[in-house]
Amino acid sequence: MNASQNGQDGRVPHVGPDPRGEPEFHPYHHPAAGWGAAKSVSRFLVRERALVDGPRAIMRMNHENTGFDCPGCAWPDDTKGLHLDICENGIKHVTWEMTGKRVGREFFAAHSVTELSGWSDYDLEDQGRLTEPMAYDPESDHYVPVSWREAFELAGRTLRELDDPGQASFYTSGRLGNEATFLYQLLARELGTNNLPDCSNMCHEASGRALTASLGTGKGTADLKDWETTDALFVLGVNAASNAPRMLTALAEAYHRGAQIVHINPLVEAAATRTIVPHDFTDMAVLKSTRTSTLNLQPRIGGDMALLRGMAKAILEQSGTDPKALDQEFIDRHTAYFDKYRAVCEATPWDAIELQSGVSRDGILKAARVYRDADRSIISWCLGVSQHEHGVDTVREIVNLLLLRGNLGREGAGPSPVRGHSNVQGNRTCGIDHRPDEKFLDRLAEVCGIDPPREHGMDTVATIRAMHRGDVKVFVGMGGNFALAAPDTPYTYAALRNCDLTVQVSTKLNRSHLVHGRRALILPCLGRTEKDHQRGGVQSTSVEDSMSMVHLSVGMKRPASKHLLSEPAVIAGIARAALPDSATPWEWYIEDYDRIRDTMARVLDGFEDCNRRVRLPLGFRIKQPARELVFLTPSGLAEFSAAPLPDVIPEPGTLALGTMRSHDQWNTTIYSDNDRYRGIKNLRTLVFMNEDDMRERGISEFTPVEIVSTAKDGSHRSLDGYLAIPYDIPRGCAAGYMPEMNVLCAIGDYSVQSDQPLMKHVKVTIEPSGHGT
Ligand SMILES: Nc1nc2c(c(=O)[nH]1)N[C@H]1C(S)=C(S)[C@@H](COP(=O)(O)OP(=O)(O)OC[C@H]3O[C@@H](n4cnc5c(=O)[nH]c(N)nc54)[C@H](O)[C@@H]3O)O[C@H]1N2
Ligand SMILES: Nc1nc2c(c(=O)[nH]1)N[C@H]1C(S)=C(S)[C@@H](COP(=O)(O)OP(=O)(O)OC[C@H]3O[C@@H](n4cnc5c(=O)[nH]c(N)nc54)[C@H](O)[C@@H]3O)O[C@H]1N2
Ligand SMILES: [Mo]
Repeated sequence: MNASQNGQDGRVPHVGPDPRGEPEFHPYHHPAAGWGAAKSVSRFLVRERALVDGPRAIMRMNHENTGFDCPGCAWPDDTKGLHLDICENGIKHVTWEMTGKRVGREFFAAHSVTELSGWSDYDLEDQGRLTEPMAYDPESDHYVPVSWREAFELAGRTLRELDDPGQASFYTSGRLGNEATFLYQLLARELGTNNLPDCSNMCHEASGRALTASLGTGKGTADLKDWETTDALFVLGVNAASNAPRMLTALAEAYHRGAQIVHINPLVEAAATRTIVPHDFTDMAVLKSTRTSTLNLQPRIGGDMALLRGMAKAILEQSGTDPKALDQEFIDRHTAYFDKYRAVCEATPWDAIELQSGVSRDGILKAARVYRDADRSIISWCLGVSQHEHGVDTVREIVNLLLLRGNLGREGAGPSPVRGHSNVQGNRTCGIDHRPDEKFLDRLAEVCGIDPPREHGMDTVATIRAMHRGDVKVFVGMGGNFALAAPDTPYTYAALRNCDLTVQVSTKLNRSHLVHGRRALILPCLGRTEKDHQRGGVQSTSVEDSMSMVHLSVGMKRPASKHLLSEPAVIAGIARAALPDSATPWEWYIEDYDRIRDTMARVLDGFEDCNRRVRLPLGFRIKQPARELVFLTPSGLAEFSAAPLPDVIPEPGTLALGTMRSHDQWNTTIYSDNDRYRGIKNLRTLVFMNEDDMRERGISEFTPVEIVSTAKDGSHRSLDGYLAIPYDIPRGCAAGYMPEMNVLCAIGDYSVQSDQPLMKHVKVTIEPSGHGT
């Protein structure tokens, strides 16, 4: 493997482990979770040398304020204090952080950055935990040890010397705790910029904007209790068995209760059939599986809005003869623009709905019937809905449908987005927002005595473009792996390399340390599982889950190295160096995080009295005005939208390609080359295709293919040598894995509604490799 093969020159990046065996594909017919998951976990504990600490830590995970919050997904903790509220992927995630392996100064002395650039991403992370601050030395092309003081001074000086604070950009990956988050945005705003891009810009930005426009709140309103009492669950574009495995428990319980569960996804994922409830040992022992679905519909990629519109149209048509089809009283009292919405539904013909959704009228009517017959419905969604050109319109259509039957502000009902990173929702609540509202800035100014900038800052895509142009010169990555997670890999690499300074605050070595600016720092920090000792004693941090519950997380493990600092301490160190005259008591805050929380309580809506409330057994729930039928919208009501249906049909000869995760990865972290529930072994460089689309192109199983994308501006990008896998996916659709496929996503191809890169809808042609030559 040499550097040029690894995406350095825009060639195919090698992300997964080196192939350990022949690629295999055997369609999966077993329930999700169960012993396959248990086996996979034990293999992983052995590999990470965490056999003793791993299981002990796992028993402390997601416990009422006495343990740490799983650093994995944002699914809420069990409200009944379930003793083993954990999942296969959560365990892998925790073990990944607790690995016994270390990357010390000897490692960096032995390997130059050019050499490391040729390694796979799997191998980089597999080296273990970072142990001390390192700075890039251009003379030797090695990272060399520096003291924390020197590191802060370099970062501080470079920030101080910028012509304009807008030349710096501060990225967050969604697992940063609330206290660090608050300090981080304070640092950026005290410096004078709102350049606060985050992973949300690639994830649920569309959901936040849509819910704000419709309901005046950027979050879902349903919580776990609602999931426990609902009559019908609609799950759109979520691969729950891999990405939110604890949702399997909720689905299985709902099925047992007799609730209807409708999955809407071009792929029938493992969670859309059966599961063995992960923590239920009797189920595990007798291999008793529970169904997790009563209906599966497979729309084309991007077809959800048409499908939802069809359901709404069916309900409206039925209301002519069935007075209970609509909740007219709710519509009259709590909503605005219903007539406009009714008109647009009436004006959208059924054949357009069938064509654009890729689902027959009959299938849509089945879903509509489930919806009509349920007193209480929840609609849940994830990236299959949000990462599209029309993501905002589609989420607003979800709300439209809910409003028709008054599925809001009462038990068992409401919108329920599944968030990604464990604290991505908390990041936004605590001020990571490149478009902050005036009210928040006023409070921040008043309480913190700073003069925050009022003009909007840059998000992820805008930051990349500005780095490319040379307008952003300092990039700070607070966690995450920006180089790989962002779209248009070669373009993003060039952008990062064009910076004067890149600073990565990380736990493990990753690509973003090797694709760096002229000067670069790696600042290693404590993970969530580790004890955070400060002058005021052991500190805890708070996090917010997908359902707005805020609770404490307390690390319990000895830190991976004695040189690690906590994330709040790293931020305070940079802040003091960059703002030597700052009146903010950075050092005082770090002594005791209760002090940070006291300030947050005064600035953030919903955080009043948070030091006390966060210590309650399950923490506290941030009040959702929409849940109480209070709508902070211009009309003061829940607003129907009436967007026209988008045209999502691929042009002749082209396919719509969605990029997604395998079972054995966490975003850019790859655990193995397997994707168990999709029947894949030893292979990541693949593309799932419909068999008829394959036949038409002379492609059979495992045929190497070239995938060429065409951007909105007409430019092309390609990946070659990917193996085709025949899969149950609608015609005209294809799918493969992120982050490799970011090579195909053009930097200019983002939604005009959400500014999100179009990661679930890339226009491609697929031909056998060598076809064109
Ligand atoms: N183990 C593990 N857990 C994770 C993550 C991880 O990488 N690994 N990542 C975390 C993060 S940050 C996030 S945001 C979430 C992501 O969780 P998901 O949203 O489940 O992530 P993806 O793998 O991108 O899968 C998207 C799903 O959408 C479907 N899909 C694609 N296009 C469409 C479409 O047009 N319509 C519909 N209805 N469905 C479509 C795909 O078939 C797939 O099932 O998971 C979080 N949890
Ligand atoms: N094509 C395509 N691209 C996508 C997506 C897609 O569906 N398709 N999904 C997008 C989505 S939803 C997201 S959220 C982004 C994810 O983007 P990111 O959040 O930027 O990426 P991750 O892979 O989650 O980051 C992993 C790194 O985080 C660091 N890390 C782990 N734990 C900690 C910690 O406790 N503290 C600190 N400081 N660092 C830590 C480690 O060094 C690790 O290498 O990717 C996006 N990119
Ligand atoms: Mo995400």
